Amino acid sequence: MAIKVYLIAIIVATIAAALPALATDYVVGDNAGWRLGVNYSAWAQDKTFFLGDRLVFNYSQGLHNVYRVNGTAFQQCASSSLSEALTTGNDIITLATPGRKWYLCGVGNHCASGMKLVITVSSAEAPALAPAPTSGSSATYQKSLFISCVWMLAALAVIYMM
Ligand SMILES: *[C@@H]1O[C@H](CO)[C@@H](O)[C@H](O)[C@H]1NC(C)=O
Ligand SMILES: *[C@@H]1O[C@H](CO)[C@@H](O)[C@H](O)[C@H]1NC(C)=O
Ligand SMILES: *[C@@H]1O[C@H](CO)[C@@H](O)[C@H](O)[C@H]1NC(C)=O
Ligand SMILES: [Cu+2]
Repeated sequence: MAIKVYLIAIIVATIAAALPALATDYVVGDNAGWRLGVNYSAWAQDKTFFLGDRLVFNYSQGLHNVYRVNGTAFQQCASSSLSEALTTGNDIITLATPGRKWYLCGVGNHCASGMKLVITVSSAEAPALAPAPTSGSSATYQKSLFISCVWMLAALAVIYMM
């Protein structure tokens, strides 16, 4: 009995430890990345962003950058008065608070040309039982695969208890 309890504790702990890893990484613009000529409204419109998910801005360092701005600056593409830009070419932003988030490129007139992204972060954590998206990226596919494994483990644990 003690061994069973111990095993179940391990399984539960494993699941709990793995849960934060369920967050999804979204490469902004997918294969196109962060550049001119991509409609980021179209890119974002079919996605639901959850707390803990991450945005990855992928671009050639030096050609672009990423500013986190408020809604006013977003409308006006006002980047001059802003705080520091992210400039690594592989800028990763964790979505840590719910609500609307605005990003723009501060290089030249890139923002006015459409290099801007607004998303809404859901106040929920990524659901553990989210259905696999039909047009899923490999990241979301791995995520649903992982969730399946977790549930199989949980089912095995229940069977073992009986
Ligand atoms: C970008 O995509 C959105 C949503 O599909 C669309 O409403 C908008 O007109 C597009 N913008 C441009 C500049 O094509
Ligand atoms: C970033 O962009 C480069 C060049 O287009 C591409 O080779 C690479 O796979 C991209 N990285 C990600 C994480 O999408
Ligand atoms: C938005 O950001 C700009 C630039 O950082 C700042 O001047 C302005 O006060 C901000 N507006 C609001 C409503 O926070
Ligand atoms: Cu740019």
